[in-house]
Amino acid sequence: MKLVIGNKNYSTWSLRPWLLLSHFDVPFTEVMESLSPQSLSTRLAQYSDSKKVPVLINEELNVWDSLAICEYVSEQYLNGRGWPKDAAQRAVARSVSAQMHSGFTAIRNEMPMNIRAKRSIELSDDAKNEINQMQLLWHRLLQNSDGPWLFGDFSIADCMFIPVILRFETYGITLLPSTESYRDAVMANVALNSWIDAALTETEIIEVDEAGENR
Ligand SMILES: N[C@@H](CCC(=O)N[C@@H](CS)C(=O)NCC(=O)O)C(=O)O
Repeated sequence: MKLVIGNKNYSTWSLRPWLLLSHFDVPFTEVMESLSPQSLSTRLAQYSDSKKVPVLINEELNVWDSLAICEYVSEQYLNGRGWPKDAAQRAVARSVSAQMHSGFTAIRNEMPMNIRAKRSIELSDDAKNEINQMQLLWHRLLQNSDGPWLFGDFSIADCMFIPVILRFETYGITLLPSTESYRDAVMANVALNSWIDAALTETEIIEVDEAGENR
């Protein structure tokens, strides 16, 4: 099974299914496609008509879109462990994952993931509101969780939000005290650290994903 991903420094959507596979030790090989604009759509069209990464390729099957890949991996390789066991918790975990997948657009647009950078940035009111909204969401989930993850055990919901923790690190966003332990668990995660180590060795600069001033 192959997972096609973008640059580890920048590609949030690639990180999500990569983390799920890696955290649960599901065997896969990775294929990296640079997100450099040069012939990008032609290069990505080899894997999927969506011309986006990530794409999971398993023999004849191609699955594109990060959340669809996570669902497939959870069903086929994790016996459903990608989601909480409890049906109500699972519904909430799916809701917040979909919310991240299709929402928080100001955060996504204004704060591109850039793991190796430490930047200060002028944020719009929309982005500031989304940062507060997201932290309140984590706070509420963590209050009901046995910890350290949003739903007790590591789940797809964590995979969806972990790239935001990395953005907050890059742009120096102060966390609510009640969410700091979540950030600490994320930053100590072995699979994430191996992604970060690889991201730090990358030197390619994708201009569109460089935001803010060095701090
Ligand atoms: N909704 C998609 C988004 C995928 C996406 O936007 N991927 C970016 C890289 S992180 C990409 O392939 N960009 C290339 C392009 O837009 O040309 C998912 O969840 O997988």
